[in-house]
Parts: sequence; structure tokens; C-alpha cells
Amino acid sequence: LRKMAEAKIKSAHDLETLKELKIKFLGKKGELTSVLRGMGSLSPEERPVVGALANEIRNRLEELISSKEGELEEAKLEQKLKEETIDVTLPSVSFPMGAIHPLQAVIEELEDIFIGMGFEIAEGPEVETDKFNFEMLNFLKDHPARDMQDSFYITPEILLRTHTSSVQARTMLAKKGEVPVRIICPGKVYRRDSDDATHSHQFMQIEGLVVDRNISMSELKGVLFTFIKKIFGEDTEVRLRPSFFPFTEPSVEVDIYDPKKGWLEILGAGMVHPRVLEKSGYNPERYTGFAFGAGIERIAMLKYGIDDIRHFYNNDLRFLRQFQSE
Ligand code: FA5
Repeated sequence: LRKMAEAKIKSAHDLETLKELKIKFLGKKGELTSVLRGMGSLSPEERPVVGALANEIRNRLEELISSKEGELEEAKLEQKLKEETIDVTLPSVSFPMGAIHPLQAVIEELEDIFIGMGFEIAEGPEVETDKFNFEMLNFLKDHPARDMQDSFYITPEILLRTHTSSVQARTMLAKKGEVPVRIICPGKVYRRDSDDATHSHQFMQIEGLVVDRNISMSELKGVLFTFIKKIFGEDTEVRLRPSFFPFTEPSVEVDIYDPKKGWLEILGAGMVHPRVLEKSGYNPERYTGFAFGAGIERIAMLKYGIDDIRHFYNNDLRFLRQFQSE
């Protein structure tokens, strides 16, 4: 019995087996216990001998079991530690990161540049009234200039704004004749243009408006050249062309030169028309101003060398991932 028990205990591989062996040999119904129980049938001479032997075996087995228990527990802990070790040299799991949309990146860059030149950021609604989109900007009713910007009308008086210039009159009215007015307004605009590589029915503009005493065309030119060179680089070639807008006089359009595509128009601008100042509560005898409106997609296309405006709206991840920072 002793030899068999010793062998089994020594070869036990886990704590469960050891526990079973303990019960098997030393438990109440265990084999050694039954030997002790059976002692009643022995002769008085045999009893002390067998008793002493049985006790010795029990002590021996108990000892063996507890040392084996210690051994197995240690092994188990070691195994656990091994399994749970963190290998700090493994490469980290990379989380998928989004990227800033190129149009948003351009807006943020423009905002920084203009804030640096003392401009504030203004906002206005995309669903606009005829009053702010046209009338306050000196587009008379039935004026053919309204056809310049084919509009999405909701009712005869309400439309999706066709340009961010609608924010000009809103800002001036809110300022109640105070100067200086020095704002930019980036935002979405809508036109019934057919979509092609350079036109979209929904696109973005950034409007600028400055009203103060003694504002001149040269300041307009200075502001435009400064922001263009900051966005596209110092060597960028810029050209002003005479143009027409009902709300500026004189009016210009500004092109920049792209080595591959030639001259490209990016914005319209001019000196705020005296009638626009007057309608918005500014005396044109005292104050002058300039305004400009640039196409954000056109700027982004030139800056990043994108050949089709529709790339901005297709949400093709292969396109968007190119703007992901490392
Ligand atoms: C205007 O919208 C005037 N409000 C700009 C202005 C503001 C003039 C203040 C004077 C004073 P225009 O329609 O040219 O102007 O549009 C301005 C710019 O928006 C264009 O130079 C071009 O860059 C961009 N743009 C115009 N139409 C589209 C279109 N369909 N898709 C993408 N960009 C366009």
C-alpha cells in the first residue's frame, strides 16, 4: 500500500489528481483508514505493531502529499505568470485613424491666415432669403445679373444661398454701422450648375469683408496677395482681371498660374458698392470697404494637384487616405 501510494503521489501532475489521491488513501473511507479500522480483528500483540506502522505510513504520505502540493502550486503559478507575461517588444496594435478632409484642411489654414491679419469669423444660414442673397447686394428684381447664379429656390422668396456674399449684409446690419468690419465667412453654397471636373452644384466659398474709413483697393490687393502666397507659396503668379458683380465697383477676378493648367480663376472681389453700404446702414461718404469670395474647392485643387472637383465628394477612401498624417 505504501509503495503504491508513494508512487502515485509522486507522479501526480496536477492538484486535482493529488486531491483525489489524498481522499483515496487518507480520507475517511480511504485505504489506510480501513486498515486502521480493521485493527479490531487483530490479536493484542499485533495491534501496536500494525498501528505504529499505519501511523508511520500516514505521516509519510501526509508529508509527501503536502510537499507535492507545494510543488504543484508553484508550477501552476509559474505557468500562469508565463502565460500572462506582456512582451513589451511586440509591435503595438495600430488604431485606424481618420484624416482631416482636404477641404476642411484648407478652411482651417485660411482661417489661421486671416485671423493672423485681424479678421473675425462670421456665419450665416445656408437656407437664405432673396433679400440677403440678392436684394441687399444690389441685384435688382428682374436684374439679368441674377441669372449669373442659377439658384435652387424653395419658395419664390427663399433659396439655398448661391454665394457666401449673403453674409455681408447680415454682418453689416448686425454691426449697426460700427467700424471696423473685418470678417471672413467660410461655408457651403449651392447653384444649378452641371457637375463637371471644375464645377459642382454644391461647393464652398470663403467670403471676406472689410469696412472702415479709408479702405482702398490697394489694401484689397495686399490682403489677397498675402493669403494667396501663404497658401500656394511665395513664387505664385497672381493676376487681377476686371470683372463685374452688382455689389462691388470696381470688380475684379483673380487668377493664379498653374504650370500644368495655365491661369485658373479662384475668386471674385472688389470695392463694396456704395449702394450696398447704404442699404446695410453705412454712410458711403464716410466709409469704404472691400469684399472677396473665393472657391475653396478650386484652392484645394490647385494646392494639392487634384484634377477633378468630384473627388472631394465621392468619399473614396483611396483618395481621402492621401491626406492622412503619419
Ligand atoms: C461670387 O460668387 C461672388 N459672390 C464673389 C465675390 C464676393 C465677388 C465678394 C465680389 C465680392 P463667382 O460666381 O465668380 O463669384 O464665384 C466665386 C468663386 O467660386 C469662383 O472664382 C470659383 O472659384 C468658385 N466657383 C463658382 N462656381 C463654382 C462651381 N460651380 N463649382 C466650384 N466652384 C465654383
